[in-house]
Amino acid sequence: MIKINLKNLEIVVEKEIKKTDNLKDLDKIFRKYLGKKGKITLIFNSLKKLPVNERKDLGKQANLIKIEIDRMIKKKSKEFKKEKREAQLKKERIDVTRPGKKIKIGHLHPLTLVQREIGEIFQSMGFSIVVGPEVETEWYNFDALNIPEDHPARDMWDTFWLKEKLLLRTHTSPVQIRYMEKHQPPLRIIVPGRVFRHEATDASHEIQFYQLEGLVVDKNVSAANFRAVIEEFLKRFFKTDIEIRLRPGFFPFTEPSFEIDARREKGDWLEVMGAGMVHPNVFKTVGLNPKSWQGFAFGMGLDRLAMLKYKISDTRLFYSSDLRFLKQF
Ligand code: FA5
Repeated sequence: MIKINLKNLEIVVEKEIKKTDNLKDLDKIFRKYLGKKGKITLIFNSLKKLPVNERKDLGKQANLIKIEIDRMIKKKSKEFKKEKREAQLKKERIDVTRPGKKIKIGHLHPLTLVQREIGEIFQSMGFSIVVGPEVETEWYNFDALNIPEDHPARDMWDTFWLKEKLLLRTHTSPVQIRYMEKHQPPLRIIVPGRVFRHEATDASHEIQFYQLEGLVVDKNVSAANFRAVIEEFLKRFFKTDIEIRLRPGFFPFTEPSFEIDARREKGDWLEVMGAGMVHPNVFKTVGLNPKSWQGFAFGMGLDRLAMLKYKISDTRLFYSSDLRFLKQF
């Protein structure tokens, strides 16, 4: 009677094991039969109450079935573990033939591109590139350029004043003075750099923008030389039909002075640079004899040149960090 029960039990357990699909349930089955209060364990516990002959027989059977259940559970458990490992490996498989992920790298800002391109054009015409400080003294930004304190021309440049007669330079022209103080003519330089103006912004005005100063000092330099250099530059920079207009202007550090406007496809004229023949007072300030030396100077607005080149309608876009704009360059 007991023999049959135990045989049945083995079949029942086998079915239960077959049905499980996870380790936790399998563990439950283990505890149900072989745990401390498991059915098989209870049989062992009850053996001592039986007469010796039955005890021996039942003990043997119980032992066999215990071994069998244990084996089945271990086997199933191994299967689960194997499946789990395989699934894990599958998930973590590295496909070495897959194309790699492209690392995104940035590119130069349009104003940097324009600055470099202009630098190359002028270098090919024999100009050297020079830089000066963005925080300037009142002397270099104004006085040395023939703009004394009460001169109305100071109103042309709304200035960000700092402490103790220091300011954010309103133009790149102070570098003319700095350079001529240290170098003897003949000289031919360009000075790219950032400048600052305390003024309202609009589509063609920013409170910070880039200028590129030019200065040529030599014997017998004329306005005709200036015109030739600038026309050659504009032709090489724009590589397309750009209309230029030269009109009289006023700057205290040049005499005569000009303003140059440009436009494309009959659009609006845009003032792109101020220029002129170096004023005798500027030469005197740096200790050069205006009777022996002449020169021309110009200061172009890099942002405006970039606007014309790339057909940009608002100069403020350059400083907006808008990727939709920047990605186009
Ligand atoms: C000057 O700053 C003179 N230093 C230029 C110069 C140099 C004249 C050498 C003679 C000899 P102006 O203020 O006009 O001049 O500025 C020069 C150029 O900078 C302008 O033609 C324009 O293209 C650009 N510019 C001026 N203000 C702004 C602004 N707020 N935003 C963007 N570009 C500007």
